[in-house]
Amino acid sequence: MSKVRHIGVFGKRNTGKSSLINTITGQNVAIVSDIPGTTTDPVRKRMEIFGLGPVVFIDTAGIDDDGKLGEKRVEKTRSVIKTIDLAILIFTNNQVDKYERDLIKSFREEELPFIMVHNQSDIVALDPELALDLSEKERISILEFSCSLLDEQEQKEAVETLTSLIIAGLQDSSPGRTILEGLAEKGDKIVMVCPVDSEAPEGRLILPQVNAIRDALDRDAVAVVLQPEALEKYIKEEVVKPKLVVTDSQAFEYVSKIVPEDIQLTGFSMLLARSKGIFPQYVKGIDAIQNLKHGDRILILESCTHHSSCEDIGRVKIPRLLQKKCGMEFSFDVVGGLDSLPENISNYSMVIQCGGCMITDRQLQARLRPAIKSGIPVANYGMVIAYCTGIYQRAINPLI
Ligand SMILES: Nc1nc2c(ncn2[C@@H]2O[C@H](COP(=O)(O)OP(=O)(O)OP(=O)(O)O)[C@@H](O)[C@H]2O)c(=O)[nH]1
Ligand SMILES: [Mg+2]
Repeated sequence: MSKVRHIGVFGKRNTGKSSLINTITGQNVAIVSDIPGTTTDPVRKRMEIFGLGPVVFIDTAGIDDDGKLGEKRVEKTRSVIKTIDLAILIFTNNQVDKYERDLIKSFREEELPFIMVHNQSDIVALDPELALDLSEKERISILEFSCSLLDEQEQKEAVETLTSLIIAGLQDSSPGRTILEGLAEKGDKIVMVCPVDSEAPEGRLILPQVNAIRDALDRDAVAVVLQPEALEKYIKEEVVKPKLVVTDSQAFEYVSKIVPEDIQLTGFSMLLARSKGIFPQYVKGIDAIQNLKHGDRILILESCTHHSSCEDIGRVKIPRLLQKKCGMEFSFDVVGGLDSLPENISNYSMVIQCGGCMITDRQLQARLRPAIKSGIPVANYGMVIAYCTGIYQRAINPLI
């Protein structure tokens, strides 16, 4: 299943960021005016791009905003960079100065693909010398664009060109794996153990479960979804052996006792880590648990605020399990939401992140980057639980 890709639109005030989103989506989603500073908070608009699937456009406040409030808006605009898969940088009147260069620098630091668009080209055309200069010195090609073309057909073609650049740009950004990639083929039976207990969210499944079901369907595989209590009877009575059992990490211990050794078993948390491109780092992180020492500080990272069971897992269950498994005491700090990591990251001996099902791949990677860069082991909740309950090796075997 394709993931929802996020596209941020950046540039100085009044360059036509909001207009460009309206032009692409063909809707008046963002307010447009000739007053600089019209967009104040990031505005999101979801749409389907043919050949790519669902994307979310994020309109931002001008990067050149000033004054006390303006600085706050710029900060918010900058924070969007870490959350997206592709950036569109808009400029007009052939002006590429410190604001644009600063943004380009940030995109490159984040290894974020970007497209540069010279907008309002109906008023001032793109200077070919500037285009050549940027192409030769910076390896950036520029799209000459206008949101106000009178000829409908011309406007349509301009949007088509921009869309094809967006598709190409997004293909450059890490495509990520789908959740069951390499694990399920046509006709394979995949059993998904999804506990519906007091810890499960009201009236719905969590995102990795939904994604796994959809991915199984996309692969013409058979998804069997059941609660842990129904598993034993199901395994005993089924004539066709499942290819794989995927379980919520809360039920690891119980499920691993029921699923015979000749059936592959893994967890949604491992599949999620793999699809978010962070699995190898987590495997390294789990390997490093054996080096922890008594009194070490461990940072727990939560990335969502809506799922109360995550809170208990991070604050209560993991500290208890890990200390028991290692036979020593640690001190735990918890950082919630999308707050930045503490400055003193090097004081920690390990970082344990929740699954991150509500944040994008890049958001998760950006969040953990400072820890990984400092050589601090990172892992996620589910993989730590698997390690502590003795089923880690079995659960990662299907994925390595
Ligand atoms: N002629 C012409 N006008 C444009 C074009 N794109 C946008 N405009 C006009 O430029 C003005 C600013 O457009 P916006 O889309 O609000 O610009 P913005 O970058 O979102 O501005 P802020 O939200 O203030 O940062 C509006 O009056 C638009 O109608 C274009 O391609 N050609
Ligand atoms: Mg705007």
